Amino acid sequence: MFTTGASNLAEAVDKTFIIIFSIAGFFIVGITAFMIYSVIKFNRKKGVPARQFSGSNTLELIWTVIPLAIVMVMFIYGWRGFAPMRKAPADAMVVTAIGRMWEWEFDYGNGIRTQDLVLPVNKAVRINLKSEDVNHSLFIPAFRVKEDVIPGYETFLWFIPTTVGEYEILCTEYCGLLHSSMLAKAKILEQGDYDSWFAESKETSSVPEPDGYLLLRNTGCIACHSLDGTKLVGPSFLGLFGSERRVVTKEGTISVTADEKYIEHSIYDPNDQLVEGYARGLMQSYTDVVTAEQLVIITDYLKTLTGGN
Ligand SMILES: [Cu+2]
Repeated sequence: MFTTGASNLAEAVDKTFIIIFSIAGFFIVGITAFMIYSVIKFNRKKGVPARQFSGSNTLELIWTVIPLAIVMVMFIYGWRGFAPMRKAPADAMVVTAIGRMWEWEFDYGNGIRTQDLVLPVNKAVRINLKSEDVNHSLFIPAFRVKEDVIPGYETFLWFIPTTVGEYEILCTEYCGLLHSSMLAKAKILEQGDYDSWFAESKETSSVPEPDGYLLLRNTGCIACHSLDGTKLVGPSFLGLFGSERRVVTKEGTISVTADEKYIEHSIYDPNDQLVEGYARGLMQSYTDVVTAEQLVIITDYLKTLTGGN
């Protein structure tokens, strides 16, 4: 019916799903069939007076006890599957998943941060969940795990990946314009492959990213403005500084040079001078988000993004 699970938790989830689905299936077919039978069998016939009934203890007992037994079966299977999900083993390796509009980032705690979740097979992992802006939800269907990522709350999920391979990660809480592209991969490797990946990543990630970049990323700017010339929701940052822009103002379309003042104005009052060809109202003012100090760092960083555009 669906792909086999690739974690220790999958079996219990699948079992519960199949049981509840089968019970629901049995009743939808049974009730519909009985309804059709009754409509035909007990239809109104001419000259036959309707019979009146009132009260039946036996019937009431039956329709209380049987549904109770059925929902208890669902509950027990559900509980058996759910309870272990809330108890991560103490020796599990810890990775922090950061959700932000609109990407996932995985922090291994020692300078390694990745876009994809790389893990060794057959080892328990606890994923602590953190949101930098709005509600998200981390969902890895193949592992049958899903947990909301709520700003200000500490939530987690855990599992043991049992099969080497590549699996989809998605956000399953609508979080804005590019929610549907908030995707990542879970890459499950053999322990040896994982160790060498880890050693390699440690070397490459020791090069610090420029602060301006971090600011743009953490403020969510690069969700809409690419750094490589790609046209997203907003114009790319590549080659922005110093370029001539055609912008739509209340008075009409004019040409401006993208200097320090222009960048400040675009961040604090983005809809006043809108770059031609982009939709009005998609960007809100960042007056309360980007400080004057940060603005300088961002502008300096934008100056380094030369070429293209
Ligand atoms: Cu999201």
